[in-house]
Amino acid sequence: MVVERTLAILKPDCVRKGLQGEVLSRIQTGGFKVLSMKMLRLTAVEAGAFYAVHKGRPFYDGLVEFMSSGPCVPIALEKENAVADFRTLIGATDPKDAADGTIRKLFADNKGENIVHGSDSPENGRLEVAFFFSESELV
Ligand code: IDP
Ligand code: MG
Repeated sequence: MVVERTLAILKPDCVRKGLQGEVLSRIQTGGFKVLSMKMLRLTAVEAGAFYAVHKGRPFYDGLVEFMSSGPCVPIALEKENAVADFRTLIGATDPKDAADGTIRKLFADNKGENIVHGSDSPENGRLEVAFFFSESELV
């Protein structure tokens, strides 16, 4: 299998709940190598750009508002099969549909405020890592 990069974001609800350590621990126990991480607050313009693919969807404005509502923690991850394995670890978008033991099932309140982001393809994994981190920050 190929070594891939994927982007995680501990979303503002994760930070508000003080679950950063708990979630990061599960990510590391899952075998993901942390290449870089930082904490920042996205502006609405930045959140809108990150989720541009969803522009026009009914949940887009709420998503932008939520993602810019407080600090978040982007984390650049590397692992064999990282993209698919990370999505397995976090579970389905809606915690009601997420498998038992997944991060979203355990910690998320609803489909919008679902604790953590994960990239959806290896190509987007690289692009999304580059959205937050320069190559020299990936240590
Ligand atoms: P994903 O995060 O599981 O890849 P996407 O479909 O890419 O899910 O949607 C991006 C984010 O937009 C979700 O994680 C969630 O925060 C929000 N979102 C998606 N669909 C809905 C919805 O139907 N209602 C509210 N928020 C949604
Ligand atoms: Mg997605």
